[in-house]
Amino acid sequence: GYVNGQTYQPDWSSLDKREVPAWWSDAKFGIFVHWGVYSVPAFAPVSDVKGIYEKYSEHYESRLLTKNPLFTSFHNRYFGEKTTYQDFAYQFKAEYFEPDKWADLFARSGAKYVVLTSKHHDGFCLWPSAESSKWNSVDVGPHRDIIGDLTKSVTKKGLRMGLYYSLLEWTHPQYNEKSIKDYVGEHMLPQLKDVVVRYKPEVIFSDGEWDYQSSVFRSEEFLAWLYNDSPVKKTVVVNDRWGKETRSTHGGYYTTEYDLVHDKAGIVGNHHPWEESRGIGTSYGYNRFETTEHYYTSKQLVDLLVEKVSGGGNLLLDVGPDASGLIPVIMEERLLDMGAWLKVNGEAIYNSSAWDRKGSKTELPTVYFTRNGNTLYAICTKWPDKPLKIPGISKAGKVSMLGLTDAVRSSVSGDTLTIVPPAVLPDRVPCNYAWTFKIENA
Ligand code: FUL
Repeated sequence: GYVNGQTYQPDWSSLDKREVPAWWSDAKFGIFVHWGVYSVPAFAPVSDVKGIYEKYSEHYESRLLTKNPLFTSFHNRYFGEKTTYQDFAYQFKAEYFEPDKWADLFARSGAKYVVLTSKHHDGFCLWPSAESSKWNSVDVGPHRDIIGDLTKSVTKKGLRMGLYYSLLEWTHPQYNEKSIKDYVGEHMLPQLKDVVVRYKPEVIFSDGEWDYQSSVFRSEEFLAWLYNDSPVKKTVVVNDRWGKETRSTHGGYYTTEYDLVHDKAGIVGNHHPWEESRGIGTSYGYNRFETTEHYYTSKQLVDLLVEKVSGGGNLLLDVGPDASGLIPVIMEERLLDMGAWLKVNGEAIYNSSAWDRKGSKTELPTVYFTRNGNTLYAICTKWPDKPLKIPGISKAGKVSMLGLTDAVRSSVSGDTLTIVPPAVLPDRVPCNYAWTFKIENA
């Protein structure tokens, strides 16, 4: 417990006192990577489905097990009934996986951390896990220590490396009411500790917590070890998925997913650190059948980042590489566009916090605010073409637009700041998608 300079007990009342390390709240933007055996079929239906989960390609194995007709018809038609999910491991070859190239792209996107699936619900491990022999990326498929290789490349680029880990496994023989204790004690906990000691991840995105209470998963015991005795005790950040009762309640930062899930406390603005995650399209794992209509545009992604950060949250944006290790070009392009925007506007994003603004926020629906010390940033998601009146500001120093040297006229009257947008021809706008006024001494 070095963040608060104390030692933690294995119970939530003690563990919840640990603050989320500041590096994470300052970072704002991370890249999630879902990669594994499910990247081989790389399929989920894109129409005729309700809700968000049926669109996740990484749930393919479970959809076969539960005989979901949208998945079984696809599977039987293209792979044949005799093909098992386990057979796909041999086609998960990662033959073009170049971790330095991934890390370079992630760095150029402006993201500050990366979170890779160490093991998803199918139990397949991207490291040589002794508890999962023959069902990991070194024994079969790629024959590579994928976590080790990516960790090296990502940290070399100056980004923090994190790992996703699923507590549940769909097909583990001990994952059931009768033997869950053995599963946790002999399989899950040794795996979790192994992955922490080997790779020193600075984020642990735990998941698959919904079947059992955290006491069954012995999450408190694990976290006390993590915070007191692990090699990452000073800097590690964890989320809130540690047992069926823990979301938005216990652990580290709170999580939302495609905006929909577990937002019960109205996470936005409640001052507990939180993070939204989603794919660029409708799935975390690669889905070959998505088209541009399923992908967020770069404009939508920048707006999303702005909306989350101005609400005090982080964005963990997911990419799904293909089975060969290539990142689909549309995902690459989206990340580069975000990076270009952040190059100009990053000072309004990184290290910022939500502006605790008194009064109504609805008057300026296309303007989002962040604050850093006594500098305020007004991020306009629509080009400001008429004077902008911002209530809640009774004094202000210099006003400028990030990326532009032109003087910006402004005045304060009462508690309202008026900014007169500069007249800028289209070829001189400092960036695409959204434009930031920097308001000093506000
Ligand atoms: C969910 C999982 O079921 C999804 O596949 C994905 O990993 C997401 C981040 O968490 O609960």
